[in-house]
This record gives sequence, structure tokens and C-alpha cells, in this order.
Amino acid sequence: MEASRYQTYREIQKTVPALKKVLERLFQGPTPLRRRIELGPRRWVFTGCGSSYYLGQAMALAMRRVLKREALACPASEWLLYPELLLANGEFLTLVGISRTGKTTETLRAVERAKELSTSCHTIGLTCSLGSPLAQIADTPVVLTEVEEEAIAMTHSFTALLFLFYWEMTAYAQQMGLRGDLSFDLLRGAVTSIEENLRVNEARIRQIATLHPLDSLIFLGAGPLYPIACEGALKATELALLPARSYHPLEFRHGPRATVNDRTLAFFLLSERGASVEEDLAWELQSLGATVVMVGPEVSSDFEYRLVVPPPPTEKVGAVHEPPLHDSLRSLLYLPLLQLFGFYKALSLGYNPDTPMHSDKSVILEGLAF
Ligand code: F1P
Repeated sequence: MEASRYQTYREIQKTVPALKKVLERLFQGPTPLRRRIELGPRRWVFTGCGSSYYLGQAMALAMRRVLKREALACPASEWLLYPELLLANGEFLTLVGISRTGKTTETLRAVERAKELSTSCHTIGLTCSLGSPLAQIADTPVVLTEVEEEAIAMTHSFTALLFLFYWEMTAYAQQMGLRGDLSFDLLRGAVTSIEENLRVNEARIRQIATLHPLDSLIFLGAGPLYPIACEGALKATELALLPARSYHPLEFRHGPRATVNDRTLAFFLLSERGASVEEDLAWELQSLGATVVMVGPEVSSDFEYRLVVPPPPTEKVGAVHEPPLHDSLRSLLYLPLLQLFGFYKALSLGYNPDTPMHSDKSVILEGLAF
């Protein structure tokens, strides 16, 4: 069946137009998020549920690496149940509640609870929905209506919100003379690369999704790519109803390897630092019967299934070497490919990705007890 008949597919294909809209918005001036990064205290907590939680993980890791701030991420429910694990009493912090729909009960309660716990806590509500409860209750709403989605599963808005965060963080890092692995040029280049990557890799992703009976799915990502591995696994679980698991790559040898067999499909999200040890692990899993999919800028042609993701084109005229593809950028480039896999895997198993089983666009809980 024609993929473009599905809303979920159309949302994934909107990634590049969405990033262009975010760029237009950023060219008009900084968002309130930049101001809060400039003003904000050293300690930040990012919270949300499902995809929005993984998005928070990606943001927290980037903030720690580039801005050297204390930044953590936790599911909204954990913040509600065990705030003391994240917050010393009365501490001054910024809490970022992330929710695409701005309606998820646990995330709303987490924002409210932050204010109850500490009067000096500033809350940011990052959402795509104007007028949503999150936009109303947060001290600083950051609303990106340009990337609002209709589909149940979150796809291009994840990439767009991460892109926005990277951009605003890069702007501040440059002001402060901090060296990160991103630049405005690279971020702009990523938009072109994503378009190309989706086009070049789509047929291969569709083919991998139809490999049967590969029904044990593993997503491996190190460092900044770990939240992306989690999101890849969540998308496959949500859309294709396959229990998928995510790990830091070398953790896989410490127990989970026992589950590998010829029904295992493992995605390796190759990292800048760990590519060679990740490749060793891939050979090992292959020798145990797994089918491996290598995702990265340089993948040995000895691997049958490769999703090659080249670095964005450099603007330097006459550059002999391609610039390395840094991990933050890998996150943006890999994500849409994993979303597309979840979509095609659902189709190959006969499921409608637009109506995933037991899933709603946001989880609204009546009478949440905390
Ligand atoms: C959060 C979320 C989604 C997930 C599912 C249920 O939504 O967990 O990530 O795909 O549809 O809700 P939101 O708070 O980001 O709107």
C-alpha cells in the first residue's frame, strides 16, 4: 500500500520542512528558551513522558557536554514520586517540562510540583500546542506551533524540538566562548543531509522492515546516541507492536547477549568515539545469528545492511577531507531513519501505524494521586 496514505509517514516526511520552519523562526530572533539558558541556574531537570522524556534525555546530555551545567532528565512520574533523588531541598533550578501535545497529565503535574517543592524553581514548558495546559502553567512557555503533528506517534516534532534546543544552546555557547560539537553551519547543513538521507535510505529501510521472522529488536547507542536508541525502540514498540530494547552498546555483552538468535535484528547507531568497538560487537552478534543494521557515516561494506549517513556538506571550498560527523548531529540525522523503520515494520506486519494499539496521542489520567 502507498506509504503516503498514512499520516505517520507524512509526518516523518515533514521533518525537513519542519526544520526549515524552525530556522525561519530562529532567524526572527531568539526564542524565550535562549533567554532562560542565558539566565538559568547551573542545575536543570528535563522531564516528560515517552518520546518527550527521551527528548529531554538528549537535551540534558547536550547541556552537560557543551554548557557544563548540571542537567538531568527523568520521566515525569519519577519526578513526582521521588523528587528528592533529583533535588536538594530548596535548590534553585530550572525544570523543563516537555510535551508535544502539552496535555499529558504527569508532565503537567511535574511542572506544578516543581513550584510546590521550591519557590525558586523556574519552569519552562516546551510544547507544540498553543493554548495547551502546559503552555499556560509554565513560567516560560516555549511553543513551536510550526511543528504540531496530527499523528498519534511523535516523529518530526521530536527532531525539530531537538534542533531548536541545539541551536539555542549553540548560540549561547558561542557567546560564552564554549566549544561544543555543533555550529550554526553544521545545523543548517543537517537539514540538507536529512533530506538526502531519507531519500537514499528509504528503500533499504523498507527492505529491512520486511525481513521475517526478525522479531526481536535491539537498538544500541552510546553517549548522546543512547536517547536516540531509546526512541528508536519506542517507535518500533508503539507502531509495530514489537517489544524492542535499547542499550548502551557494550552493556549488551553483560547479559542481554544471551537472548541473541537468528530472529534478532540489531541496529547499531555508530558513535563518533565508539565506532570501532561497536563494529566488533556487531560482528560478534552476527556470529551468534543476529542480523545487524549499521547506521553511520562510514560503514564497512562487509556489512550487508547499512544505512549510510554522510556528514553535512562543508561550506569550505576546496576542503579535501570531509569533516567528522559529531555525535549531536548524528542524533538528528539518525532519528528520522529509525522512525521510518518503525513505520515500515508496522506495515510489514499488517498493522496500521496511524492507529497503534492501546495508544493515545497523550495520556490523560483522571484523579492522579500525586
Ligand atoms: C507523550 C506520549 C507520547 C507517546 C504516546 C503517549 O506525549 O508518551 O510520547 O507517543 O502517544 O504520549 P506528549 O506529552 O509529548 O504529548
